[in-house]
Amino acid sequence: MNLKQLTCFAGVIALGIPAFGQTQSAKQENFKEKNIIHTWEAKGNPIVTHKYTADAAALVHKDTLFIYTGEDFKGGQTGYNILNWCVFATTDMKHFWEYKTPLKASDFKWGEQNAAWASQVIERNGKFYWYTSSQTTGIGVAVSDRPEGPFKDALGKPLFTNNDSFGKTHSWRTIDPSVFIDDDGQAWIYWGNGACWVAKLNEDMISYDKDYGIKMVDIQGDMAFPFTEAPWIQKRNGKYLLSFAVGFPERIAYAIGDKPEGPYQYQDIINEIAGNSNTNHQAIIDFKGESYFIYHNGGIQTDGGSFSRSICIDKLEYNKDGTIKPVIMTTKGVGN
Ligand code: FUB
Repeated sequence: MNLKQLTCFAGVIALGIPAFGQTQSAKQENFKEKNIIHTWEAKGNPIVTHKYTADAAALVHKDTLFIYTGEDFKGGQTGYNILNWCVFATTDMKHFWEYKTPLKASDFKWGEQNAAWASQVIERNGKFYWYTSSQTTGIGVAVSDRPEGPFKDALGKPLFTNNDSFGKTHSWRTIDPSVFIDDDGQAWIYWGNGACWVAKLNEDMISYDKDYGIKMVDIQGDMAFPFTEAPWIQKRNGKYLLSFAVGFPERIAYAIGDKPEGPYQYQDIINEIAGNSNTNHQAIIDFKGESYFIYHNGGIQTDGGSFSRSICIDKLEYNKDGTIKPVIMTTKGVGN
């Protein structure tokens, strides 16, 4: 066995994916035990082609990259109809698998039942917290002991509603949560459409610091287009990088701050309009020494488009001074 085969073999064992020589039915049994419903080798972008996926969020856990998305119900849709979220995983950016549906819009009894909008999962103290949005009924939080779920509504009510997203009046403003835990242990949550709001999460991750309250993030500088939605927060070399969608159809831009709550200085656009999709929602993640930009387009034809979207992954690169280079959207993707 050469080194490549050995690595593959070790991966297969670690994942519980059947080793060489196993029968097809043993293979299926193993998949079932692990709640894996589909495996495939990605051939470039879009990464997922057996269903329509949007609004990726990414989490690295041990040696695995987990990608959480909403599932656009079918091809050729003319409006959002998103009944559930999905979870996909990979260890090498080429071989992917999908777990059983981990969370549905209807798992939040208080929320809209077909609006599994943008979300993000993060880990704290061995538990996985999934911050979700619906169109108008607010941000929820679900919890699991495992990154692939299943997840359960942790509160039985929203964590934030439109009453918390002050200064704007449109009903779809309390969407697109993004969360990170700073080096001092403080967790921060960002969200918004039309403006970006920020709050501090308490240690329990399912309530927020009422004394700090909720603030509107100040993004300073000459923005090419106004803030639309999709905040994604990351910390790199002591600076806070906030990326977000601007304009409509959307491009993805970013700003840099010295403190989590800002102010942020606008930098530039990093991803242009993603073809035939008017949204573009990004996640940025480092995995095994590379940085990746995960977004969506309407790349599955003939029925892909703004409401039947597909996630894609391309490389993201930083300049020496910590600024982000424009992303080049490709068909080849990253695993080939
Ligand atoms: O998928 C529904 C909404 O479209 C998301 O919440 C936004 O970010 C946009 O991608």
